Amino acid sequence: MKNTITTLLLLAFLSSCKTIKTESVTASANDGNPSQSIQINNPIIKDKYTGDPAALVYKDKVYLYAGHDEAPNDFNFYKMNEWLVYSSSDMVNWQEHPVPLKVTDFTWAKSDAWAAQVIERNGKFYWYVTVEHGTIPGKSIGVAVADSPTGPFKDALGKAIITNDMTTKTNISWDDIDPTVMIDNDGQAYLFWGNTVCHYAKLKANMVELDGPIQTISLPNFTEAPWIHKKKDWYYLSYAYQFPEKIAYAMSKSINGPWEYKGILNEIAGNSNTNHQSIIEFKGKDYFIYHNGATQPNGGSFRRSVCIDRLYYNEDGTLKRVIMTTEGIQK
Ligand code: FUB
Repeated sequence: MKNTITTLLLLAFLSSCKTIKTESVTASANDGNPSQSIQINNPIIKDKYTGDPAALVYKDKVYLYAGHDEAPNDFNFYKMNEWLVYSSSDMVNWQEHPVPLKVTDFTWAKSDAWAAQVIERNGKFYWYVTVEHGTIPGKSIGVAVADSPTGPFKDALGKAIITNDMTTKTNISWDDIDPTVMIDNDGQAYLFWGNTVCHYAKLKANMVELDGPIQTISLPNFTEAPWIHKKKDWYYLSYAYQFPEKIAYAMSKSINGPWEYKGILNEIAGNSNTNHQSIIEFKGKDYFIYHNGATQPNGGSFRRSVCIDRLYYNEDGTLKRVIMTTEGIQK
């Protein structure tokens, strides 16, 4: 009986996961070989609007977390109540999992499932999210935790880890958004975030408490969307630059800086005024994951779509400018 119930639960769970089919539209490759055809793989999710991608490489899969853009076609601002998760073994075929986290999972939050990132530590998955706080005016950062990369996630703290009253370098109420997180080689975890001002702080090993003061980093034309990553012995801090946003980046030999600005990494993403990048290495290749407004006829700044293109490093560690494509990643 117990086995039957387990099997039924497993079947119910599997049927709630959905494999996203890549579009069968083909196009001629732009390499002088008209006989070669390629698939149109960008945007990677075509049945929903998705923004603010944040990817996690865990074991042999990539987990892609994104906000769900739910704004009606005649509504010109963000309407975001939940986050979504997809997984892939090859960066081409993506499986959608049941909705793992909503704003309502944080009892203290009011609205706005804005940008977020998941990181794994000791078999637990910590999801740092932006939400509008219910009682402390302004945006704030919450943390959810799960035993699996696909959830279910629950509020890890019962309150925000960052609130607007903790940061005073600017008067705007939305400077505490867009968390990005990294665990350095020595085990020290860091949280970066911000709009207009780029903030960062150490996290305790429990991942839900700050471990020191909130500091700021000076970056040219910093708007928002910091993403921290490391490759070989270089730290990279990429971010949304100006508005409408390009993506720029800085490099350092230490996570505590000094950061050297290196230039523009990606152009304005067409009809979306935000671009919001995530950078990963998976199975020996580097990827730049971002959003644009490519899903037509109604896509745009508030109905965005996640796309993926390759990222290439120069010999000296600097980054080649990203080329955004409609073909995306090919098998
Ligand atoms: O999705 C809402 C906001 O738009 C994010 O927090 C920013 O990074 C921008 O993408």
